[in-house]
Amino acid sequence: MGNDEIAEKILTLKEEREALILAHNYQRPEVQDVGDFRGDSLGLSRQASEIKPKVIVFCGVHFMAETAAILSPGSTVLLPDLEAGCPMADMMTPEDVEQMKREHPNAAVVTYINSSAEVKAVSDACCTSANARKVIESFPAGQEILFGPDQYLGHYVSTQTDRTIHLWRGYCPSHMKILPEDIERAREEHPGAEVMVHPESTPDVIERADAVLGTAGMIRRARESNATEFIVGTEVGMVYRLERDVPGKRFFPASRRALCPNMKRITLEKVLWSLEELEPRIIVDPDIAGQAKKAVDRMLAAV
Ligand code: CIZ
Ligand code: SF4
Repeated sequence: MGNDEIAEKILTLKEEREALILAHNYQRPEVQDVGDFRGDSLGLSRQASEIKPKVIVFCGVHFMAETAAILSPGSTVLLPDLEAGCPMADMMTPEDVEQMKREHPNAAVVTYINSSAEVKAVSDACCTSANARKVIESFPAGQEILFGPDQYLGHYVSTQTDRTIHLWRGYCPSHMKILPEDIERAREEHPGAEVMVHPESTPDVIERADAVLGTAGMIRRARESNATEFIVGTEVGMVYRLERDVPGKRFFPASRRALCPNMKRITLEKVLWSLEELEPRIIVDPDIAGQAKKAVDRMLAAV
């Protein structure tokens, strides 16, 4: 079966199942194209929670489907490949958080949305890359902050605020593949292009960028900027998302090596099987979900 045929079957079955297909910005192009919505993990989960569909097919990685399940307790949430995890999220466990809390007993715990439901449940607040600073500054001045899993997002935010932030040591292996020399080479090849990089990038990449943005911010920036060419310093799937939604402008990946194999595990075939079988389901323990939701709500109240 070709992609068009599979996509048609998906769209028919989606109606029958009363399902909503969410496609993260890093998904394969053909998967983005069958999505009802494309976006970042929080935006997608929030859209689904407003629509309240019977079934949510989350084309992304495990923590994203968990976030959707936490925000949409009445929907069946499917992740077309259970092996699609996030190595960064796996780098911080609830035990790691407890250990950090023992070392800094007066600190509040702020965790990046790229974390498991169990880690969110032991956190005071969650954040995304776009709202991390606001969430951190919603705590009283002088309040120390424990931040994880991403040391680079945490470091970047620490340069934007006067708060004391203790960092966990996680990182994104895909963003790590973007090197400072990639940015320099891309600037030579595309003079005049604007350089946008994700704050999961290393400081030596961030310092060479024109703008440091999450994926939703990159789309906004590409639409609003006078520039017509952009170097995109994040997972390569984002280039298709930008080309699709910001026509007439040109986008070049900072590095083609910045590919997230977990994101690419989701294929059209797996989306179809998932809709046929209503599996694999993501079920978050209700106690954990309740605790994790408090951390998500605290973020939403801060932004
Ligand atoms: O939260 C997300 O969706 C991620 C991991 C990327 C981004 O910046 O949108
Ligand atoms: Fe995790 Fe990085 Fe993949 Fe995002 S791109 S899902 S942070 S490993």
